[in-house]
Amino acid sequence: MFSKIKGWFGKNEQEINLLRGDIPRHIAIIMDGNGRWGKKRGLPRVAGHRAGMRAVKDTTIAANQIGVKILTLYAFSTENWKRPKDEVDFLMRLVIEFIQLELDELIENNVQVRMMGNLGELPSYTIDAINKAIEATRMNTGLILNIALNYGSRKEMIDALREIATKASHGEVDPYQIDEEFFSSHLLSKEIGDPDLLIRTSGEVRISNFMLWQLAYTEMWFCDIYWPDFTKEHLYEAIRDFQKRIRRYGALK
Ligand code: V07
Repeated sequence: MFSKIKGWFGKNEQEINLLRGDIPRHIAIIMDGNGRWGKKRGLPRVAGHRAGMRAVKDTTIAANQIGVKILTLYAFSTENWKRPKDEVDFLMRLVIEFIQLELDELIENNVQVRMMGNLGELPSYTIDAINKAIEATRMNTGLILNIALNYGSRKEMIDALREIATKASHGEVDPYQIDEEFFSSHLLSKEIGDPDLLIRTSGEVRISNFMLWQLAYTEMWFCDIYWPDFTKEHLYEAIRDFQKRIRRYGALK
């Protein structure tokens, strides 16, 4: 009982109402519409990317406050390398900027930063900043902020398959031992598990090579808001809809 009261401390009515229902353990977000947000204002695409950092910070803090355990954000896909070099360079520097600006506040909020994706292909200055954020938050016990950077789901699954096939060829794995749990344990998400809720902003209704295996049973929530305009109110709305669906589903069972 005490933990419930402690959990309600400093929260508004809307937040308390959300806490009456199930809070998704793991939320994943495809942060789309940054370039279009800039264009709409007559600004370059990268102005939208920079503005999107505000939404990253606010969403992280809000999710942490209501007890979400894991927030996975799709920040840069393996396909994003095809964008103009200037934009890619900007995004790689934006990582550093975000960490410089926000690392202290993430630490104050007990957030733990993790990365999901192929970091080896990133510029060394980006890798250094990321490692600094991971290292500085390693012992934190609050929300896990899992940044999908240079991530692609098909590549993730091919890499897992290759690792398993290699083990099998060395006689370390019996092919009949390979089941869903075994396969999952070779994916980049092995420690964080599957998302309960996927949010995609900006009106696109696609998965775009994001956590294809992990989204098998995930509730999906789409909105027309451009990512830089996304606020914690939108996050709460997505969670309220999630709770309604879960209740209906629960009534059927
Ligand atoms: C990126 C800002 C948000 C909109 C989407 C694309 C641009 C935050 C990070 C970040 C956060 C923590 C961390 C490393 C990076 C980030 C990229 C792009 C590549 F440890 N925002 N943001 N990374 N954008």
